[in-house]
Amino acid sequence: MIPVNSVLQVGYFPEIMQAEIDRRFKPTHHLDPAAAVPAGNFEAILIRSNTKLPEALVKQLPKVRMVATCGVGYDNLPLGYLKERGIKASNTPGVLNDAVCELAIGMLLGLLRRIPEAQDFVKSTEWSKGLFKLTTTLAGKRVGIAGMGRIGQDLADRLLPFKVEIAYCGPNPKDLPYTYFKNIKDLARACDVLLLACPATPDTEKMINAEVLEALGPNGYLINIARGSVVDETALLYALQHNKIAGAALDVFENEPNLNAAFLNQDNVLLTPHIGSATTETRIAMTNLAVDNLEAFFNQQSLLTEVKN
Ligand code: 8YV
Repeated sequence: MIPVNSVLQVGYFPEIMQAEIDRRFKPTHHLDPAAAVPAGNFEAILIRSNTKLPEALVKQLPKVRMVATCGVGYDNLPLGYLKERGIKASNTPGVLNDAVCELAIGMLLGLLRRIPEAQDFVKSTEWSKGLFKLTTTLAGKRVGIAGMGRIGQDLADRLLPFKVEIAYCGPNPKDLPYTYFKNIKDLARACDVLLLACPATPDTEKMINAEVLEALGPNGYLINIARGSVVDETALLYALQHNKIAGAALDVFENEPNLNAAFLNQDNVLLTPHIGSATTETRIAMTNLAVDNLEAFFNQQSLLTEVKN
């Protein structure tokens, strides 16, 4: 049981998620994270990973001991400050892997086979005038995965039946049958498709820079389903505009939802509006896991999926 008036829900939640929250308990709403918090003795915060939790907001809530974020990423949380205050945090790993992997593979195939452009070709009168251009096959390509965590490993499992070779990079090698590279530039050089599935941390910030894109090369493709901050967008735009890489499929951007308009002028991109986990089933599962974590906290049990901070 979650006590009444004990949880502050920060930011907007899509309708289906809100309905699920309301089915389980009644939080107090606080739509604008920058505004002064409503009065109350809140012990926990519920938020989504798309909404940044300002340290200043938490400072106004001396009784808060737990933050549940609805999303696998927790780069929206002021982790240093939470740690200082001994505030626990939970995220929602695992339940979104299927949806995120499906989108990543859809984007990869869409980019290589130019599916959106092919549909435009059919919908316009172009087909009656000639054939659609030839594209490139995924089979036989070398796919590099940056970040071999839960999502990275699920992606590799799903990609193998497409007859690709897998390599990866990350802080440490894992007990996996794929080639490991310590360095992202070496991974980029060794692959045709570079798939980003790593968390947003100070170490991964702007990790995909001009040098890495140069190493990926003019036949290489970049897929980003991680976070916009992992990519130096100025360098990526330059690489796309000057055909330094073959193309990019991007679900996430540095400044969402107001992405750099220069991406819109490129025909070697496939752009989606941060929809990795955006299926009804997944969003319901994520919401329930976030609320389960809140319940565990109020029942003085261990959190189900605690962020190790
Ligand atoms: C959503 C995500 O944007 O899980 C994440 O980290 O980026 C996505 O699932 C969001 O968190 C939904 O609430």
